[in-house]
This record gives sequence, C-alpha cells and structure tokens, in this order.
Amino acid sequence: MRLKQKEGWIEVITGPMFAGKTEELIRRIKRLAYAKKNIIVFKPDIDNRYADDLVVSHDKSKAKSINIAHAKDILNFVKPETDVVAIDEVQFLDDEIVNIIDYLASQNKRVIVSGLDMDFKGEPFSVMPVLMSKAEFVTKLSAVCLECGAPATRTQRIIDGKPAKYYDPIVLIGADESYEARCRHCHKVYRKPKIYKGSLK
Ligand code: TTP
Ligand code: MG
Repeated sequence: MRLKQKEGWIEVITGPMFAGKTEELIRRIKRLAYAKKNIIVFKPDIDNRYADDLVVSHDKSKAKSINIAHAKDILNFVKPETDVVAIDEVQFLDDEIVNIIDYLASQNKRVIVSGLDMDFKGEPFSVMPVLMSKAEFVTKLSAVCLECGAPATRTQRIIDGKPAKYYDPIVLIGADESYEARCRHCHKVYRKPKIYKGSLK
C-alpha cells in the first residue's frame, strides 16, 4: 500500500508579547520556503509597527506579507497552488477567520497562525481560544517576567507608569513603551473583579 499523506491542518503559535511568536512563525515559513512550498503570509492592517508589507520580529527577521482589513480578504489571494497560509497577529482579525481557517485546512492548506492567547487583563483574546481548540498543533511560548525572571505567560500593560485598568480598551498597539512580559504572580490589573477571595486553609 502506498501511503498518501494529506497536508492540511492548523498550527497555532501563541503566548504573551515578547515571547518570540513572530520569530517562530518566520522560522517555520523559512523552513517551508527551503522545501519550495508555495507560501502566502498575511497580517491584519491594524498593526503598523513595522514596514507595511513585511512581518518583522524583534530580532529583525522578516517575511513578505499582505495586509488585510477583513478575514475574508484572505480568500482573494489564496490559490489552488498555495501550500501554506501564514497569519501573524491573528487575534486582531474578525470572527470569520475561524471558518476561513477551517475551510483552508479542509482544502489541504497548512495554516500557521500566531497570536496572543490573552489580552492585557489576562482574559482570552478574541478568537484565539477557538483557534487553539481547533488546531492540530499548538505551541505556547513564554517570555521572561521583567519583575522576577520567572517564565512570563502574561502581558502587563502600563499606562503612565501604572498597571492599566480592567475596563480600558482591549486594543492598544504598542511595544515596550506600554507593555511588559510578566508571570501570573507579577501581572497586575487595576479594578479586576475578584472571583474568589480569602486564602487556602
Ligand atoms: P505581538 O506580536 O504579540 O507582540 P510581540 O511582537 O512583542 O511578541 P512576539 O515576539 O511573541 O511576536 O503583538 C501584540 C500587539 O497587540 C501589540 O501591538 C500590542 C497589542 N496588544 C493589544 O492591542 N491589546 C492587548 O491587550 C495586548 C496584550 C497587546
Ligand atoms: Mg509579534
């Protein structure tokens, strides 16, 4: 019997800011480019921190990308011969991205996305929990807590030198002028509603 493996699945790269998600996405893209795969890279046009048509990581590695305003724009660019669809900062796309990614994977595309699992409040970020459930492969990266040096799983937003407030808007594009990587214990949010009070006996 001849094994005929079908390509077509979802890979999610996630974690807080400063974890190297974009770097990991670019690493996977480059590796597939060496294998002569036909690759197309997207990013939401909300994030204009770096060049317009490039995905750029902190270590300055780059991949050419297409800016999109809506998830469905992806379908205007993906062709039958496309092997790999990569998306950076996927948490900023609208909810339709879930169906589109599912559809692409069913059409034998390898879909690799990276995005923040949690917002500055430590709450799940838009479609990320759904994508993480549907993905065949999830890589959760950590950063380094700027307060204590432990593995950082959260992103601290700092406004005027203080932790941001729970009801502040979720979207605020930025880098180390407004954000820090923190562990669970050093992560702070002003006025976060308490679910449990007291201490363990
Ligand atoms: P990321 O690419 O996740 O940040 P990064 O480049 O530091 O991480 P990595 O090295 O892992 O790729 O970009 C996050 C963007 O999201 C950034 O512009 C800030 C923004 N953001 C919000 O809008 N709201 C939030 O609650 C948080 C935590 C970030
Ligand atoms: Mg990034």
